Amino acid sequence: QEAHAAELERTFIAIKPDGVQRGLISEIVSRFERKGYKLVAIKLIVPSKEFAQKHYHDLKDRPFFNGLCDFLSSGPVLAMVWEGEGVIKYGRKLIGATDPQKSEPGTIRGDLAIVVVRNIIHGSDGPETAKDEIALWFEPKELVSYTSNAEKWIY
Ligand code: RTP
Repeated sequence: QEAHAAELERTFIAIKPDGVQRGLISEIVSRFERKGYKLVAIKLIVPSKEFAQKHYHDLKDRPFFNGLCDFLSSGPVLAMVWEGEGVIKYGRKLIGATDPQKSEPGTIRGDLAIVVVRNIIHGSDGPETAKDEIALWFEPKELVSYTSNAEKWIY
């Protein structure tokens, strides 16, 4: 019963403007919920272009950087923090490969997207980026710590 006592990791997940506009919020949120991960923060925001540039600063030298930042700031984004054992790596697995042409059926991008510039979702790619992205998008007080009754049946 003590398996869940270990520090549970957190990751930053965002549904991009295309996913929000297509009405895919509940579909995507439910995949993380059903897996057993716990939602600890959520908000709908339209990021400014400057904010998008901060979020994607690692990609600033890529040719698609400007278009990508225009896209992310083009409409509402659903920003979330999900918690659970291995959620950073497994969250990326649920999301699927960056290019939806290469992501497997059963993954979010594999099932719901067709092209890389409209791949509907973002997920942190490692513990460092998860930490940085959570801090960029959320204030500490927006992260909600709570016990869910399901946890003792998941861990
Ligand atoms: P993400 O950060 O959004 O989860 O995506 P990722 O790690 O799987 O992919 P990354 O290489 O970090 O690229 C970030 C986002 O940039 C867009 N992209 N556009 N035009 C292009 O060729 C191109 N390549 C990538 C995608 O929206 C990708 O998710």
